[in-house]
Parts: sequence; structure tokens; C-alpha cells
Amino acid sequence: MTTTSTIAYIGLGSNLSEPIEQVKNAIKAIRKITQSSILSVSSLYLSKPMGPQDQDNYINAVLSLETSLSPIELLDALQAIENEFGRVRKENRWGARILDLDILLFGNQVINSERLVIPHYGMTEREFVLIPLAEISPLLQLPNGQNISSLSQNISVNSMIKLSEY
Ligand code: A4P
Ligand code: MG
Repeated sequence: MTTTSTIAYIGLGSNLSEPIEQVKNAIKAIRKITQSSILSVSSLYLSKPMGPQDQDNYINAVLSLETSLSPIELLDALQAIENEFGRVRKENRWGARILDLDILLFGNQVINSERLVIPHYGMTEREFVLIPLAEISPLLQLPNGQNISSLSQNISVNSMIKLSEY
């Protein structure tokens, strides 16, 4: 790994077709992304759906990745994995999905482009992001200086269950 590498955080979510297996297999696929290596993976969490309630519960996790890819190259690699897993993009926002891979953070970068918004827009309000992030990286800060540990302590946990160490 060169000195230009960055630590990125990726959020994983699935609520269709054996979601635990989907998330575990997605982690295996992420291990194969070029110029990148996984540093740590959170436990898997069972969470109630945010958004429409007429869908199954989600499995969520986050991982940290050291990468020398650019943010867009990483997004391309993650979207290729989503597509490989049979993800069908639908119009209904926040609906059921086989696999959702979001770039939560990319080093200290703030990005607001058509394809990429980093930090991920919803991350500070989602317990299924903050709690696993605090698990693997309790000293992490957002680019604006907010601490993950205080954000995660202040979030109301809506009956989310920690399932297993990955
Ligand atoms: N995009 C912009 N920024 C990013 C980023 N930081 N990471 C663009 C990844 N993609 C980013 O994504 C749409 C476009 O966002 C991409 O083409 C990319 O260019 P998508 O994955 O097709 O859309 P989406 O994920 O359906 O939309 P959205 O609004 O991002 O969904 P969310 O916010 O991810 O919510 N409940 C629980 N309990 N757990 C969940 O994980 N997830 C959702 C989806 C709803 N409810 C949930 C969960
Ligand atoms: Mg997404």
C-alpha cells in the first residue's frame, strides 16, 4: 500500500434472500477489490426497517477499508458488487434490497458531486450505521469534527440487536 492510501468506511445492508449470507458474501467480495484491504469488520446487526414498514428487517454492518482507489473508483467497484448480487434499482425510496453498499466516509474528504455525497447524507441519524461504526472505530471523527462515540451515544436505538462478531 502506498502513502496515498485512505481509510474509507463502508455501510452494508440487506433485507432480502437470506440477508446474513448476502452481507457475509459481500464482505468476501469487498476483500477482492483491487488496491484495497479490509482493516476491520463490525458485528452483524439486525435492525428494523427505516422507511416503509412493509418490508423485512435488515442485516447491517460496517467495515473499514484501506484503499488507494479514488472515491469514484471505489463507488464503481462497490456498485459492480451490488449488481453482481442481483441488486435491482427501483424507484421506491428506501425499499427492500438484496444488497446496499454505501460509502460512509472517505478519509476526511467532503464530496458533493452528482454520483457521490460523502459523508453519506443519512449516517448521523441512523443507529444501524453509528453503532457499528463506534464498535470498530470509537475514536473516529467526521470531517466536521463530530465524534462517532458521542453521536452513537445520543442516538435512540430502536430495538436493534447485535447478532454476532463477524
Ligand atoms: N451515491 C451518492 N453518495 C453515495 C455514497 N456515499 N455511497 C449515489 C454510495 N452511493 C452514493 O444509490 C443511489 C445513488 O446514490 C448511487 O447511484 C450513487 O451514485 P442506491 O444504492 O441505488 O440507492 P438507495 O441506496 O436505494 O438510496 P438511498 O436513498 O441512498 O437509500 P439509503 O439511504 O441507503 O437507505 N433500514 C435499515 N434498518 N437498514 C438499512 O440499511 N437502508 C435503506 C436504504 C432503507 N432502510 C433501511 C436501510
Ligand atoms: Mg445505497
